[in-house]
Amino acid sequence: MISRRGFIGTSAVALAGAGVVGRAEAAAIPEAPSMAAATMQPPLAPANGQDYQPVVTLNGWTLPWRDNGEWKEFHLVAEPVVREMAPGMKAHLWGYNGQSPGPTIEAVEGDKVRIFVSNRLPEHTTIHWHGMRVPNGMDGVGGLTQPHIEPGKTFVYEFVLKKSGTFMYHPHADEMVQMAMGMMGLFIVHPRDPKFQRVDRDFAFIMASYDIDPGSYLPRVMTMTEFNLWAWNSRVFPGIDPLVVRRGDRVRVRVGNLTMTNHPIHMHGHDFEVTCTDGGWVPASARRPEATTDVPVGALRAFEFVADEPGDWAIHCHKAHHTMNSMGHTVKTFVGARMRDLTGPIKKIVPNYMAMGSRGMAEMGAMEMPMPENTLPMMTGFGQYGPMEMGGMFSVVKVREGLAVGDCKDPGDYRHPEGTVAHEVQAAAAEPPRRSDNSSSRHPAAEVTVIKPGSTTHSHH
Ligand SMILES: [Cu+2]
Repeated sequence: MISRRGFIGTSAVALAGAGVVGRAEAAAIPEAPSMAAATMQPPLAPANGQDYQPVVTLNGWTLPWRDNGEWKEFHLVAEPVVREMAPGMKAHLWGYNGQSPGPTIEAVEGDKVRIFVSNRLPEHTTIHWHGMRVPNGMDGVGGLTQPHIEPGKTFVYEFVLKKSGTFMYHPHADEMVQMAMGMMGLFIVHPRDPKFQRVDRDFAFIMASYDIDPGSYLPRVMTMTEFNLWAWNSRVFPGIDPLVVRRGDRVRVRVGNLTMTNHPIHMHGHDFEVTCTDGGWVPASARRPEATTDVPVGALRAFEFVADEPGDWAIHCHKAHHTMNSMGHTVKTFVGARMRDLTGPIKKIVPNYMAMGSRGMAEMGAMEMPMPENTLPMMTGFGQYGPMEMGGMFSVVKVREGLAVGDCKDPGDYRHPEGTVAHEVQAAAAEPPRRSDNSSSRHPAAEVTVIKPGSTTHSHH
């Protein structure tokens, strides 16, 4: 996949706008590797004596580069792509090098990077390097700092990576459409000093939202708020890779947000500190323990923790609607309604009518309803104890003993030690606690009868 073929030196100026779009047709432009699957690729190890912990892009990959003298050369191709968002559902998006999001770009502070961008879209585009310190003419704002890259053309961006951190790239041309279609990617700049901010595992994803009608493939680009697919790396649960870590590892999770709303990202079982934003590293004195961190629109947050609690720990956006798939927002609320009385009359008018939701909507997590093709259930995913009733922005941090360094393969369900799983007890309902007139106790004990399994005794009232 990685192109290491020889290079015939040509000045970048001569290449700019050369109009060569092919993958390696021109000797002067590095091959543009392409990815056909939404499968997590192994981290791309550093080369040339550089030392850093490469990132793991959930359901993604890192773009190989070519060395050319002092420069690291990358080739991005903006193009229509087909992205599997979860098994059973594909979206027709725009992206880079075969997928949305585009490949993660990784390099090292101080590196000189030369990034070729070919446009295979039906309209013009540019790339903006979000959060990075670049010369103004490399900032990628179409019309303001550069002419647009017309379809069929190739432009080149050149800059020195002045600071390390967590950044992203996206078009700054017809942004509303191009980002609604999935054009985005992560740009990770590792510190020059390998000991600075070192972690054992480093995960990265970027949040996007799509509005794809059930049974269709194309996002509605005019949607502003009512999206129905909330994605990490253009994947939705149960299609999002787990974050697999070895017990004791120091772990970083880098999260970008290119949706139209904020996402409070919550992780179970541990506390963490935000150590990096798209502005740079957070000084230790400004960090605070958190279990949820809000990632604003157009921002990145990287947080770190020591994975010292083994288990399967949920990680998700805490906006409950963002852990659903294919949300219909016009569904009526029937919680508490006596549907038994209503179903008969309604069925006379709507013969296929199904009463749902009068006891909550959890029943949707287990049922299999006929659905249009290419549509995901709203609440889905099964764990070892049953349906999880989740979708969208949800995954699992899997902390396990004794994994090999860098082993990110899904280890399966966590095996809970004997006696450490919440379980049913048979408890008789007690009278609600009441203040007793002749008691001085402020907290009179409730009368609870715990019944041993197998007992036939019932509560005494
Ligand atoms: Cu959210």
